[in-house]
Amino acid sequence: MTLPSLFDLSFLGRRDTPALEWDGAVFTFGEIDERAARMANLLTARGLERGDRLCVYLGNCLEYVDLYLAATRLGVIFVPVNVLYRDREIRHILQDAEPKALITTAEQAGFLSGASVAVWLLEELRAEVGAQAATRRVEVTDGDTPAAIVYTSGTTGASKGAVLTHRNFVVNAVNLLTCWQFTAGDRMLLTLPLFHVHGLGNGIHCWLASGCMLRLTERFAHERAAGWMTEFQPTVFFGVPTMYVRMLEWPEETAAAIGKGMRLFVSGSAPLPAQVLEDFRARFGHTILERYGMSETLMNLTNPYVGERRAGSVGLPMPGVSVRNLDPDGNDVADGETGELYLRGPNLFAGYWRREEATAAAHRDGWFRTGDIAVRSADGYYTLQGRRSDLIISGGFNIYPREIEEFLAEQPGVKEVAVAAAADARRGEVPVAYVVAEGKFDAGALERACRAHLASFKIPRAFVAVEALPRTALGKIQKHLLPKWESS
Ligand code: MLC
Repeated sequence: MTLPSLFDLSFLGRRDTPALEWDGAVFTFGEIDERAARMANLLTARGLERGDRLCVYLGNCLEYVDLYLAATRLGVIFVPVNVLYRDREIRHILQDAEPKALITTAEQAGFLSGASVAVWLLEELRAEVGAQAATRRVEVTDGDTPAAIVYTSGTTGASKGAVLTHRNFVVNAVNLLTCWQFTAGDRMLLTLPLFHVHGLGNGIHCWLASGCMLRLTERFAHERAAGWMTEFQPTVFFGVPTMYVRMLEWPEETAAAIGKGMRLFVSGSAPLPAQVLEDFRARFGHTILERYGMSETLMNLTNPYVGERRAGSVGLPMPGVSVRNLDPDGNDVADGETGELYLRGPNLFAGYWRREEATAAAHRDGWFRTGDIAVRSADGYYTLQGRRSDLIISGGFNIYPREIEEFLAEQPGVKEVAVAAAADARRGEVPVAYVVAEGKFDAGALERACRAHLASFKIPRAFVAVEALPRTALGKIQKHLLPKWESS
């Protein structure tokens, strides 16, 4: 099945039903369908064809939904770009994906220095789209057609594009609808960014496949989110742990009142501390349902909707997902023993865009290597114990230290550098840079350089001067021996 067929359950089946609330305005499924049709016609008029890549470098907005739907209908491959990315991060994606165009706002376009790509401003599209016919144009594609390329930071420093097909997304949505018992009567508050699979593949897809009501916001603004919940009275909320940590700051009465109308809180994209789960249950009266996914695989494991939601565990495999826990020689480990998670299933991506070697390296005998270290309990629950690589997850955003290290190593006065994770109560982890300086150490200059060229969540929380980096006899940096840095 393709995404347009799945979404037509709502677009054709519930045309007059309220579908989406954005910035105070409410749209029916029929109206969203027409907006998508007009946008598809505009993109076609601007020369986009099936198989072309379209980069979208925007924060959440109504047109984000229009553009995504238009792309899925035209067989155009949607390439979401994190709105917090800056010049060098974007340049890499543009070179790699070779899109026909990039869509952004006039303001964000200022971050595109030296980008050689057609830039289509959102403001222009807004002005033009109304003149387009609302006739539906849907290319005949199939489940194998790529729907999106989602860039994930690679261990080598340069990010790789995970090619996700229509089938991947459809299977993921159908799984979530069943496992989490979605109905058309649900109300979802979506504050997650749409440029990641959590917001897009789970949020937008569950909305359209179930035909529930969605309130979309520009982002999670913690000082306003309690008001949105009280006003909109959602039944479902998807969040990253940082959002749940923030929600613990809300007054007790507010939390209890919100909890009363809610059916399900889901957490993912980073480990949910068991203490947050407990504190949240005490305040909101709900046990957050934790699940496990990746950009390359969408959702793999989930705690049960009915049954024990086990603190610290990511639960059981989703329908159609096969899981193995292997030792370094490729043998299955026994329950209770630590192994590395490998996956197979219809949710697994088609490979990294134009990177056969990287794709091959990420698989073993047809199984996708997650890089996550896990244990399975005797009753089948999986618990993640860490990662094979030194990935840092900050507020649900993935950071590969290597990328920051490479950038810092290019800066004047830096002889050597290592970036490691430090624990942070709110964001889970934050990056900290350890620098061996050449001449005078200038932390301020390094921070300014990062701020100018990297996404804000990648800017090291601290720059620590060290005499030397701890290394093994073979010269490998031993990050666990770096002096501990405590966030205050
Ligand atoms: C953060 N900022 C954003 C933003 N999120 N700007 C635009 N859109 C967004 N979505 C900017 C803020 O403006 C601010 O900039 C800075 O980042 C810090 O934000 P904050 O609100 O002060 O921080 P915090 O309270 O820590 O909250 C951050 C957060 C954010 C939780 C709202 O981290 C977030 O939305 N995380 C979700 C990440 C996500 O969706 N991951 C899914 C990956 S998919 P300034 O200039 O003021 O400093 C995946 C697979 C899976 O992993 O399994 O899900």
